[in-house]
Amino acid sequence: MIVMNSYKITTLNDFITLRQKDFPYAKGELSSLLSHIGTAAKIVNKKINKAGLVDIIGKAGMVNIQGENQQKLDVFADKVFTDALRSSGECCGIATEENQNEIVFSDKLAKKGKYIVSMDPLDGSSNIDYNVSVGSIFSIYRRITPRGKSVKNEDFLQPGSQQVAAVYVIYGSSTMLVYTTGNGVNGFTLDPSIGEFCLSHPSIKTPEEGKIYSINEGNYIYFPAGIKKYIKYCQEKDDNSARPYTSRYIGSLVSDFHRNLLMGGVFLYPSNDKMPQGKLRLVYECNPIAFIAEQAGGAASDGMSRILDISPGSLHQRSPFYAGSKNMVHRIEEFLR
Ligand code: P6P
Repeated sequence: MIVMNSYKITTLNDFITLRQKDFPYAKGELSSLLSHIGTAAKIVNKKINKAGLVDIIGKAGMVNIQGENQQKLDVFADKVFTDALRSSGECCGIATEENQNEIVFSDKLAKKGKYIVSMDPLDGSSNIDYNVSVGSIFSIYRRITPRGKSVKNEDFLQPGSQQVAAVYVIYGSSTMLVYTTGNGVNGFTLDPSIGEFCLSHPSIKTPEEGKIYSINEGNYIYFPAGIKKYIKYCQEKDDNSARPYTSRYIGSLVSDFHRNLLMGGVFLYPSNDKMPQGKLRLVYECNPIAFIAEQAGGAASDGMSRILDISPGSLHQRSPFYAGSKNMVHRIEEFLR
Protein backbone atom coordinates (compact mmCIF):
# COMPACT_ATOMS: atom_id res chain seq x y z
CA MET A 1 0.00 0.00 0.00
CA ILE A 2 1.32 3.47 -0.86
CA VAL A 3 0.23 6.72 0.77
CA MET A 4 0.23 9.64 -1.66
CA ASN A 5 -1.17 13.10 -0.89
CA SER A 6 -2.49 11.54 2.33
CA TYR A 7 -4.71 9.03 0.60
CA LYS A 8 -3.97 5.31 0.61
CA ILE A 9 -3.33 3.68 -2.76
CA THR A 10 -3.80 -0.06 -3.03
CA THR A 11 -2.66 -1.11 -6.46
CA LEU A 12 -4.15 -4.14 -8.23
CA ASN A 13 -0.98 -6.16 -7.73
CA ASP A 14 -0.83 -5.25 -4.01
CA PHE A 15 -4.45 -6.30 -3.64
CA ILE A 16 -4.10 -9.55 -5.56
CA THR A 17 -1.09 -10.52 -3.45
CA LEU A 18 -2.82 -9.43 -0.25
CA ARG A 19 -5.90 -11.50 -1.06
CA GLN A 20 -3.88 -14.49 -2.17
CA LYS A 21 -3.88 -15.43 1.49
CA ASP A 22 -7.65 -16.16 1.04
CA PHE A 23 -6.54 -19.28 -0.81
CA PRO A 24 -4.34 -21.42 1.43
CA TYR A 25 -3.34 -23.67 -1.44
CA ALA A 26 -2.74 -20.86 -3.94
CA LYS A 27 0.91 -20.63 -4.78
CA GLY A 28 0.62 -17.39 -6.68
CA GLU A 29 -0.23 -18.78 -10.11
CA LEU A 30 -3.69 -17.20 -10.25
CA SER A 31 -2.27 -13.96 -8.85
CA SER A 32 0.31 -13.89 -11.62
CA LEU A 33 -2.32 -14.60 -14.27
CA LEU A 34 -4.54 -11.76 -13.02
CA SER A 35 -1.56 -9.39 -12.94
CA HIS A 36 -0.71 -10.24 -16.56
CA ILE A 37 -4.28 -9.44 -17.60
CA GLY A 38 -4.01 -6.11 -15.78
CA THR A 39 -0.77 -5.21 -17.53
CA ALA A 40 -2.14 -6.13 -20.97
CA ALA A 41 -5.27 -4.09 -20.25
CA LYS A 42 -3.08 -1.01 -19.74
CA ILE A 43 -1.50 -1.56 -23.16
CA VAL A 44 -4.90 -1.98 -24.85
CA ASN A 45 -6.20 1.07 -22.99
CA LYS A 46 -3.41 3.26 -24.37
CA LYS A 47 -4.36 2.29 -27.93
CA ILE A 48 -8.08 2.80 -27.33
CA ASN A 49 -7.48 6.24 -25.85
CA LYS A 50 -5.69 7.24 -29.05
CA ALA A 51 -8.24 5.61 -31.39
CA GLY A 52 -9.02 8.19 -34.04
CA LEU A 53 -5.54 9.69 -33.87
CA VAL A 54 -3.61 6.64 -34.93
CA ASP A 55 -4.49 4.20 -37.65
CA ILE A 56 -6.22 1.78 -35.27
CA ILE A 57 -9.89 2.43 -35.85
CA GLY A 58 -11.96 1.02 -38.63
CA LYS A 59 -12.17 -2.41 -40.08
CA ALA A 60 -9.25 -4.80 -40.16
CA GLY A 61 -10.53 -6.09 -43.48
CA MET A 62 -11.11 -9.54 -41.93
CA VAL A 63 -14.22 -11.35 -40.70
CA ASN A 64 -14.19 -13.28 -37.42
CA ILE A 65 -15.84 -16.61 -36.64
CA GLN A 66 -19.02 -14.73 -35.85
CA GLY A 67 -19.12 -13.43 -39.40
CA GLU A 68 -18.58 -9.96 -37.94
CA ASN A 69 -16.15 -7.50 -39.48
CA GLN A 70 -13.06 -7.47 -37.32
CA GLN A 71 -12.07 -4.02 -36.20
CA LYS A 72 -8.36 -3.26 -36.13
CA LEU A 73 -8.64 -2.82 -32.38
CA ASP A 74 -10.30 -6.23 -32.01
CA VAL A 75 -7.28 -7.83 -33.66
CA PHE A 76 -4.85 -5.70 -31.66
CA ALA A 77 -6.53 -6.45 -28.30
CA ASP A 78 -6.76 -10.16 -29.12
CA LYS A 79 -3.02 -10.29 -29.83
CA VAL A 80 -2.00 -8.30 -26.74
CA PHE A 81 -4.08 -10.43 -24.36
CA THR A 82 -3.09 -13.70 -26.07
CA ASP A 83 0.62 -12.84 -25.81
CA ALA A 84 0.25 -11.77 -22.16
CA LEU A 85 -1.58 -14.98 -21.23
CA ARG A 86 0.93 -17.15 -23.12
CA SER A 87 3.94 -15.49 -21.50
CA SER A 88 2.41 -15.69 -18.01
CA GLY A 89 3.36 -19.38 -17.88
CA GLU A 90 0.18 -19.99 -15.86
CA CYS A 91 -2.20 -20.41 -18.80
CA CYS A 92 -2.08 -23.49 -21.06
CA GLY A 93 -4.56 -22.29 -23.65
CA ILE A 94 -7.32 -19.81 -24.47
CA ALA A 95 -10.65 -19.56 -26.21
CA THR A 96 -11.38 -16.20 -27.78
CA GLU A 97 -14.29 -14.67 -29.64
CA GLU A 98 -11.86 -13.94 -32.47
CA ASN A 99 -10.98 -17.57 -33.21
CA GLN A 100 -13.05 -20.57 -34.27
CA ASN A 101 -11.19 -23.07 -32.07
CA GLU A 102 -9.34 -22.95 -28.79
CA ILE A 103 -5.71 -21.83 -29.00
CA VAL A 104 -3.28 -24.41 -27.57
CA PHE A 105 -0.09 -22.97 -26.04
CA SER A 106 2.47 -25.60 -27.00
CA ASP A 107 5.65 -24.30 -25.34
CA LYS A 108 6.81 -26.37 -22.37
CA LEU A 109 6.31 -23.64 -19.75
CA ALA A 110 2.74 -22.84 -20.85
CA LYS A 111 1.77 -26.52 -21.11
CA LYS A 112 2.45 -26.81 -17.39
CA GLY A 113 -0.03 -23.96 -16.81
CA LYS A 114 -2.83 -24.78 -14.39
CA TYR A 115 -5.42 -22.47 -15.91
CA ILE A 116 -7.34 -21.87 -19.10
CA VAL A 117 -8.87 -18.53 -20.08
CA SER A 118 -11.87 -17.79 -22.30
CA MET A 119 -12.08 -14.18 -23.40
CA ASP A 120 -13.82 -11.55 -25.42
CA PRO A 121 -10.78 -9.33 -25.95
CA LEU A 122 -12.77 -6.30 -27.07
CA ASP A 123 -16.51 -6.42 -26.61
CA GLY A 124 -18.63 -3.81 -28.33
CA SER A 125 -15.79 -2.84 -30.65
CA SER A 126 -18.19 -1.68 -33.38
CA ASN A 127 -18.75 1.27 -31.01
CA ILE A 128 -15.07 2.22 -30.96
CA ASP A 129 -15.16 4.45 -34.01
CA TYR A 130 -17.92 6.52 -32.38
CA ASN A 131 -16.25 6.95 -29.00
CA VAL A 132 -18.68 4.74 -27.11
CA SER A 133 -17.12 2.80 -24.23
CA VAL A 134 -16.11 -0.84 -24.79
CA GLY A 135 -14.79 -3.67 -22.64
CA SER A 136 -12.69 -6.82 -22.32
CA ILE A 137 -14.10 -9.91 -20.58
CA PHE A 138 -12.21 -12.94 -19.13
CA SER A 139 -13.33 -16.22 -17.63
CA ILE A 140 -10.70 -18.35 -15.83
CA TYR A 141 -10.90 -22.08 -15.00
CA ARG A 142 -8.56 -24.76 -13.72
CA ARG A 143 -7.79 -27.10 -16.61
CA ILE A 144 -9.32 -30.60 -16.35
CA THR A 145 -6.82 -32.32 -18.67
CA PRO A 146 -3.45 -33.27 -17.09
CA ARG A 147 -0.81 -30.52 -16.76
CA GLY A 148 2.05 -30.86 -19.21
CA LYS A 149 -0.26 -32.15 -21.94
CA SER A 150 -1.90 -30.00 -24.64
CA VAL A 151 -5.15 -28.37 -23.58
CA LYS A 152 -8.32 -29.81 -25.08
CA ASN A 153 -11.74 -28.49 -26.11
CA GLU A 154 -13.31 -30.09 -23.00
CA ASP A 155 -11.21 -27.77 -20.79
CA PHE A 156 -13.23 -24.84 -22.18
CA LEU A 157 -16.70 -26.39 -21.89
CA GLN A 158 -16.94 -26.50 -18.09
CA PRO A 159 -20.08 -24.99 -16.53
CA GLY A 160 -19.67 -21.39 -15.31
CA SER A 161 -19.93 -22.60 -11.71
CA GLN A 162 -16.40 -24.03 -12.12
CA GLN A 163 -14.84 -20.62 -12.79
CA VAL A 164 -11.99 -19.69 -10.42
CA ALA A 165 -12.02 -16.05 -11.51
CA ALA A 166 -13.84 -13.61 -13.79
CA VAL A 167 -12.57 -10.20 -14.92
CA TYR A 168 -13.89 -7.35 -17.00
CA VAL A 169 -12.15 -4.16 -18.06
CA ILE A 170 -14.26 -1.16 -19.06
CA TYR A 171 -12.62 1.50 -21.24
CA GLY A 172 -15.01 4.29 -20.37
CA SER A 173 -14.79 7.83 -18.97
CA SER A 174 -12.15 6.19 -16.82
CA THR A 175 -10.66 2.74 -17.31
CA MET A 176 -11.64 0.21 -14.67
CA LEU A 177 -10.83 -3.41 -13.97
CA VAL A 178 -13.42 -5.38 -11.97
CA TYR A 179 -12.80 -8.97 -10.86
CA THR A 180 -13.82 -11.77 -8.55
CA THR A 181 -12.05 -14.94 -7.44
CA GLY A 182 -15.12 -16.13 -5.59
CA ASN A 183 -14.60 -13.93 -2.55
CA GLY A 184 -16.63 -10.88 -3.50
CA VAL A 185 -16.11 -8.30 -6.26
CA ASN A 186 -13.56 -5.48 -6.26
CA GLY A 187 -13.09 -2.61 -8.71
CA PHE A 188 -9.89 -0.79 -9.65
CA THR A 189 -9.57 2.48 -11.53
CA LEU A 190 -6.56 3.17 -13.73
CA ASP A 191 -4.61 6.21 -12.53
CA PRO A 192 -2.79 7.25 -15.72
CA SER A 193 -0.44 9.49 -13.77
CA ILE A 194 1.16 6.46 -12.13
CA GLY A 195 0.04 3.79 -14.65
CA GLU A 196 -1.54 1.65 -11.95
CA PHE A 197 -5.02 0.19 -11.40
CA CYS A 198 -5.89 1.45 -7.90
CA LEU A 199 -8.59 0.03 -5.63
CA SER A 200 -11.55 2.37 -6.00
CA HIS A 201 -14.61 0.15 -5.47
CA PRO A 202 -13.90 -2.37 -2.67
CA SER A 203 -16.46 -5.15 -2.03
CA ILE A 204 -19.01 -4.14 -4.66
CA LYS A 205 -22.56 -5.14 -3.68
CA THR A 206 -25.38 -4.68 -6.18
CA PRO A 207 -28.82 -3.52 -4.85
CA GLU A 208 -31.42 -6.31 -4.81
CA GLU A 209 -33.87 -3.98 -6.55
CA GLY A 210 -33.05 -1.29 -9.11
CA LYS A 211 -34.71 1.30 -11.30
CA ILE A 212 -32.90 0.68 -14.59
CA TYR A 213 -33.75 -1.81 -17.30
CA SER A 214 -31.34 -2.17 -20.22
CA ILE A 215 -32.60 -3.77 -23.43
CA ASN A 216 -32.51 -3.01 -27.16
CA GLU A 217 -36.19 -2.11 -27.59
CA GLY A 218 -35.62 -1.93 -31.34
CA ASN A 219 -36.10 -5.71 -31.27
CA TYR A 220 -39.45 -5.41 -29.45
CA ILE A 221 -41.57 -7.10 -32.12
CA TYR A 222 -39.23 -10.13 -32.08
CA PHE A 223 -39.24 -10.62 -28.29
CA PRO A 224 -41.00 -13.49 -26.47
CA ALA A 225 -44.42 -12.51 -25.06
CA GLY A 226 -43.10 -12.57 -21.46
CA ILE A 227 -40.44 -9.95 -22.29
CA LYS A 228 -42.96 -7.73 -24.07
CA LYS A 229 -45.09 -7.94 -20.90
CA TYR A 230 -42.07 -7.13 -18.70
CA ILE A 231 -41.23 -4.04 -20.77
CA LYS A 232 -44.83 -2.84 -20.45
CA TYR A 233 -44.66 -3.57 -16.71
CA CYS A 234 -41.61 -1.30 -16.46
CA GLN A 235 -43.30 1.44 -18.46
CA GLU A 236 -46.77 1.44 -16.97
CA LYS A 237 -48.02 3.36 -13.99
CA ASP A 238 -49.52 0.86 -11.59
CA ASP A 239 -52.67 1.69 -9.62
CA ASN A 240 -51.10 3.83 -6.95
CA SER A 241 -47.71 4.99 -8.10
CA ALA A 242 -45.72 5.59 -11.24
CA ARG A 243 -43.29 2.85 -12.09
CA PRO A 244 -39.90 4.17 -11.03
CA TYR A 245 -38.09 2.56 -13.97
CA THR A 246 -35.86 4.23 -16.49
CA SER A 247 -34.45 2.74 -19.70
CA ARG A 248 -30.69 2.95 -20.20
CA TYR A 249 -28.94 1.12 -23.07
CA ILE A 250 -25.43 1.83 -24.38
CA GLY A 251 -25.18 -1.25 -26.61
CA SER A 252 -21.94 -2.30 -24.95
CA LEU A 253 -22.43 -5.22 -22.54
CA VAL A 254 -19.70 -4.34 -20.05
CA SER A 255 -20.80 -0.68 -19.84
CA ASP A 256 -24.50 -1.49 -19.46
CA PHE A 257 -23.79 -4.21 -16.90
CA HIS A 258 -21.28 -2.13 -14.90
CA ARG A 259 -23.63 0.84 -14.50
CA ASN A 260 -26.45 -1.44 -13.32
CA LEU A 261 -24.09 -3.34 -10.98
CA LEU A 262 -23.29 -0.13 -9.11
CA MET A 263 -26.70 1.57 -9.30
CA GLY A 264 -29.06 -1.42 -9.34
CA GLY A 265 -30.79 -2.54 -12.51
CA VAL A 266 -31.10 -5.39 -14.96
CA PHE A 267 -29.57 -6.10 -18.36
CA LEU A 268 -31.66 -8.10 -20.81
CA TYR A 269 -30.65 -9.75 -24.07
CA PRO A 270 -33.57 -12.09 -24.81
CA SER A 271 -33.87 -14.78 -27.41
CA ASN A 272 -35.84 -13.35 -30.32
CA ASP A 273 -37.20 -14.39 -33.72
CA LYS A 274 -33.99 -13.22 -35.39
CA MET A 275 -31.67 -14.87 -32.82
CA PRO A 276 -33.45 -17.86 -31.22
CA GLN A 277 -30.57 -18.36 -28.73
CA GLY A 278 -30.06 -14.65 -28.12
CA LYS A 279 -26.88 -12.85 -29.20
CA LEU A 280 -24.47 -13.08 -26.29
CA ARG A 281 -21.93 -15.89 -25.96
CA LEU A 282 -22.29 -18.19 -22.94
CA VAL A 283 -18.60 -19.08 -22.48
CA TYR A 284 -16.83 -15.73 -22.65
CA GLU A 285 -19.59 -13.15 -22.13
CA CYS A 286 -22.47 -14.56 -20.03
CA ASN A 287 -20.47 -16.81 -17.65
CA PRO A 288 -17.88 -14.26 -16.44
CA ILE A 289 -20.51 -11.50 -16.10
CA ALA A 290 -22.81 -13.98 -14.28
CA PHE A 291 -20.03 -14.96 -11.82
CA ILE A 292 -19.41 -11.28 -11.01
CA ALA A 293 -23.15 -10.56 -10.74
CA GLU A 294 -23.68 -13.40 -8.23
CA GLN A 295 -20.56 -12.54 -6.23
CA ALA A 296 -21.94 -9.00 -5.86
CA GLY A 297 -25.26 -10.36 -4.58
CA GLY A 298 -27.06 -10.24 -7.91
CA ALA A 299 -28.30 -12.98 -10.26
CA ALA A 300 -27.91 -14.12 -13.88
CA SER A 301 -30.30 -16.35 -15.80
CA ASP A 302 -31.14 -17.50 -19.30
CA GLY A 303 -34.78 -16.95 -18.37
CA MET A 304 -35.24 -20.43 -16.97
CA SER A 305 -31.96 -21.55 -15.38
CA ARG A 306 -29.02 -20.06 -13.54
CA ILE A 307 -26.42 -19.18 -16.17
CA LEU A 308 -23.61 -20.75 -14.11
CA ASP A 309 -25.37 -24.14 -14.11
CA ILE A 310 -25.43 -24.46 -17.91
CA SER A 311 -22.93 -26.91 -19.41
CA PRO A 312 -21.72 -25.38 -22.68
CA GLY A 313 -22.01 -27.61 -25.77
CA SER A 314 -19.66 -25.51 -27.89
CA LEU A 315 -17.22 -22.59 -27.53
CA HIS A 316 -19.35 -19.97 -29.28
CA GLN A 317 -22.76 -21.09 -28.07
CA ARG A 318 -25.19 -18.21 -27.57
CA SER A 319 -27.64 -17.82 -24.66
CA PRO A 320 -30.51 -15.55 -23.71
CA PHE A 321 -29.11 -13.41 -20.87
CA TYR A 322 -30.68 -11.54 -17.93
CA ALA A 323 -28.24 -10.23 -15.31
CA GLY A 324 -28.19 -7.71 -12.47
CA SER A 325 -30.30 -6.99 -9.38
CA LYS A 326 -31.53 -10.28 -7.96
CA ASN A 327 -35.21 -9.37 -7.54
CA MET A 328 -35.37 -7.93 -11.06
CA VAL A 329 -33.85 -11.06 -12.64
CA HIS A 330 -36.23 -13.30 -10.72
CA ARG A 331 -39.21 -11.12 -11.74
CA ILE A 332 -38.22 -11.51 -15.41
CA GLU A 333 -38.10 -15.29 -14.93
CA GLU A 334 -41.67 -15.10 -13.59
CA PHE A 335 -42.81 -13.09 -16.63
CA LEU A 336 -41.21 -15.72 -18.87
CA ARG A 337 -42.71 -18.70 -17.04
P1 P6P B 1 -27.46 -5.00 -30.09
C1 P6P B 1 -21.73 -5.59 -28.71
O1 P6P B 1 -21.72 -5.87 -30.09
C2 P6P B 1 -22.50 -6.72 -28.03
O2 P6P B 1 -21.88 -7.93 -28.24
C3 P6P B 1 -22.62 -6.43 -26.54
O3 P6P B 1 -21.52 -5.73 -26.03
C4 P6P B 1 -23.89 -5.61 -26.46
O4 P6P B 1 -24.55 -5.74 -25.21
C5 P6P B 1 -24.73 -6.20 -27.58
O5 P6P B 1 -23.83 -6.75 -28.53
C6 P6P B 1 -25.57 -5.14 -28.26
O6 P6P B 1 -26.34 -5.81 -29.25
O7 P6P B 1 -28.15 -6.05 -30.88
O8 P6P B 1 -28.37 -4.37 -29.07
O9 P6P B 1 -26.70 -3.99 -30.90
